[in-house]
Amino acid sequence: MKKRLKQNKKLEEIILQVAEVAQYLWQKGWAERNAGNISVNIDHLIEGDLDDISQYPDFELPEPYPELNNKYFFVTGTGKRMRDLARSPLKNALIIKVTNGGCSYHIFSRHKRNVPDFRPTSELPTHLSIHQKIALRGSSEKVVIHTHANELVALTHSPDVKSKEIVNNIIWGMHPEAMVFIPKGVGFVPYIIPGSVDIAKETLKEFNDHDVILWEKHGVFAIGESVFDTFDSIDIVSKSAKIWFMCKQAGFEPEGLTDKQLDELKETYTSLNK
Ligand code: 2HA
Ligand code: ZN
Repeated sequence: MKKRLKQNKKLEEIILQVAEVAQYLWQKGWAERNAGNISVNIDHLIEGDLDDISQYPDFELPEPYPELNNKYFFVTGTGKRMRDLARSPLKNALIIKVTNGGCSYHIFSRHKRNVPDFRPTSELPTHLSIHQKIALRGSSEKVVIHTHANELVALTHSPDVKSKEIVNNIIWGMHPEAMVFIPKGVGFVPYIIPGSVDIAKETLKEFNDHDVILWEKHGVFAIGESVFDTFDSIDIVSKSAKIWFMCKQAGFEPEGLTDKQLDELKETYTSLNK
């Protein structure tokens, strides 16, 4: 398998992109210890079976993902650090194949295939349910990134920022780029215990209308077609939150773009983003 992976230039490129973005997440201070996780649907890059998997055990999934049966994903490993992933992606992330009608998965990896500490991210239920939603609706997103963007976590701690409407007024109002690149605004999931099927379900509902979802008091989830696009979406949203805080720290209420200015941005750029 080692040889087959090395020969797969497109897959190698995706893995290097994940490593590059892992470095950005660490540098931004969004990835303390093992914080955050990334998954990429790589099924279109794999021809045939990667390996003979019959000799390795299946790992059961907490709920079935039938639409993902036999599909391959590159996912970060549980307990792994983004800063380590940036240097050694294949030691800190793994390739899995969903099997058994979507009820389980196999691990493919050049490194420690089935040792107990080398498993996919604890947020696998949310990642797989999002990939399943993408498969069901037939859209082209391949990448899911979760990170603990400081500014966004801080924003959701504000007692005045508890609804999607208020969050989006801040995100769009602080910076024209936010309306241009995040025209659908962001979703909002009130606090639920991380890693659970419940948080996956609530997040999934928000992905009906948005590509970036804030998790109250925890972080952000985003989807996109490429690893870099997905990172960029989080970066833009977080920039708006940062500007909001900078104004407050400087002792004044941010004025925000006016409705007229936002409408003008919408009119000018909506067609470009279609
Ligand atoms: O990967 O970020 O939400 C660790 C986490 C859990
Ligand atoms: Zn997290």
